[in-house]
Amino acid sequence: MKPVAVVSFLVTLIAVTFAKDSRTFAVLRFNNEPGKFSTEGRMDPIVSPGAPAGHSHGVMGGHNFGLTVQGDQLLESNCTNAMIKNDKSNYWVPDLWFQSPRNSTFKKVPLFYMQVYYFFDATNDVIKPFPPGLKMVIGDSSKRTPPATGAIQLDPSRGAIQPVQWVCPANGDPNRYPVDSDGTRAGLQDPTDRGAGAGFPVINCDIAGAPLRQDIHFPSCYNPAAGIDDHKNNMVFPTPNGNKFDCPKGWTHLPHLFYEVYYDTTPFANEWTRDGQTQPYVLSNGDRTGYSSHGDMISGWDTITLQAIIDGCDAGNDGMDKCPRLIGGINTSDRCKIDSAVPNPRDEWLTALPGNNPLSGWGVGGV
Ligand SMILES: *[C@@H]1O[C@H](CO)[C@@H](O)[C@H](O)[C@H]1NC(C)=O
Ligand SMILES: *[C@@H]1O[C@H](CO)[C@@H](O)[C@H](O)[C@H]1NC(C)=O
Ligand SMILES: CC(=O)N[C@H]1CO[C@H](CO)[C@@H](O)[C@@H]1O
Repeated sequence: MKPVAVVSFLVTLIAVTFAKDSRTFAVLRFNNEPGKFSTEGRMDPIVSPGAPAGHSHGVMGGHNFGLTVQGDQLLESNCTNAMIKNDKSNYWVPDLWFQSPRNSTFKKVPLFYMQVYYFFDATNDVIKPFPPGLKMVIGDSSKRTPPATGAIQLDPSRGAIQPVQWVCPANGDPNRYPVDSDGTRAGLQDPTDRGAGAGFPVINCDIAGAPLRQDIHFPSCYNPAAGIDDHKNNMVFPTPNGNKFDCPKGWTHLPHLFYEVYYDTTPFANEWTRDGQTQPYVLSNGDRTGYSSHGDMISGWDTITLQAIIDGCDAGNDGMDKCPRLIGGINTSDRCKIDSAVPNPRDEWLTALPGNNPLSGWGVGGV
């Protein structure tokens, strides 16, 4: 073959091997003890390394989680509650609290369950595994003002990114938000999905097995020049290129993570009266709106295992644990509890949120 023919042959081969014309995906599931994350407390090794964090989080994954996580130390974890044994990553979100309308005290809403979608989206790029130790944060813990609409918006060419949403499965399909809401006193309906919106809904989410849910999308383009620790600058969302989404030149296309976190709101259904305008839930940072929901991830993946999943598994909702020829195998019984470096108070009802965070949003705290 002439050199030109060799090159075009290679280009064709690469295109056949890696170009993705449509999304494939696999859902990572956890072995969580009912009601519980692997650990909880005021810990955030990305935003507040080495010190107690401002608010409490619920954390899943590898045992080497702590106030500080450096380099690829998660890979040395001796267990994980992820069902994939070779995933020692940590995944965390703010805790959710119920505020009693009777006496204003707070009770933690138990976790129902959490799962992480690994989307391998249509792209002209090669999708690579997370670099070990990669730190990512998405969402804005300080946000109390409404976003532009109630919908998710992940396309940078169409304006501000809206990576987070609340989903409220409900019998009879009632309005989840006041119909005239502008987002300053209550949340905003998603115009494309009646079950979802920005901010906490004003109804009880009463579908059995599917209570109130926090949804969080992560960006999938990584900038090696910024590096694994620079969580403020190392990730962006891919931009459209025809029907596909590609990363900037020189960046690495990673899996698109999507957290679904179901909180067990069922026990609180009779603790509040629905008035169609207000709701009793608050995030651990004091946010009454839900606009500030956010998620964090530090990768503890064995890269060979994850690359094989990216290239060869489209298990979808059946779960990543059903991927064929999974390297390292699955763990169905390991709950892998992690000791909390800054545990929350043990009392059932608290007079203040852990860290004494004042309430804010929707007319409270000057916002
Ligand atoms: C506050 O109200 C909750 C019910 O909403 C109740 O279970 C709890 O005991 C109350 N606490 C105090 C100190 O009255
Ligand atoms: C390994 O994990 C268990 C919890 O599952 C813990 O008790 C033990 O101390 C850990 N060992 C090391 C060396 O970290
Ligand atoms: C099914 C399975 O592999 N279970 C194992 C999970 O990991 C723990 C140790 O971390 C083992 O004791 C279990 O046998």
